[in-house]
Amino acid sequence: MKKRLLKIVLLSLTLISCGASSEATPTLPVSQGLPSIVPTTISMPTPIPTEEHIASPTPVPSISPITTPTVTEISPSPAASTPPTGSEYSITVTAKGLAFDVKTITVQPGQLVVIKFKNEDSVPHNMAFYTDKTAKEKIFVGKIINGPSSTTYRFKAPNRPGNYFFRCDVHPQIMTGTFIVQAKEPGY
Ligand SMILES: [Cu+2]
Repeated sequence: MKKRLLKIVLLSLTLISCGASSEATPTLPVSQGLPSIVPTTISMPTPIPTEEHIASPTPVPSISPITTPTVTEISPSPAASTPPTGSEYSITVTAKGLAFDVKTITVQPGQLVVIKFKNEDSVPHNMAFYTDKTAKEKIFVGKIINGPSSTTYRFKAPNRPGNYFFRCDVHPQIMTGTFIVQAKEPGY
């Protein structure tokens, strides 16, 4: 019993002495050291609350997908519908008496050419388009039809402007014409 009491007294004395000595000078360093430890210990348990933080931002992205599709729907529809309408050129060409009723066909570069070809003769005719009178390089060669009948030719005009050539392949010396590709010029 006496030994224990002595020990307690000694311990308490040492603690007081230590505390007294520490209180005298290092009070400020201790107080400074304590706040630094406090944040580190709080940061350790944070991993558990982070799951709550991840859950809270998720509702925000759900709003953004609604705004993005509305923008994409507006832009493609008007751009796609406008260009094809004005890029087609339609004409009716009649072959009669071993001659075309049209001597010159003028179109825009790269334009879709639609020709309703009528053969009113009792002999076969066609319309064939070449780069020049030599007829070596084809642009478009229409099917030969027996008259009287009609057909429709469709082809894309050359992108390069210039004066080209068309003819009837059955009568290449008699039935000829000029195929002009040039930028739009009204009145022709
Ligand atoms: Cu002909």
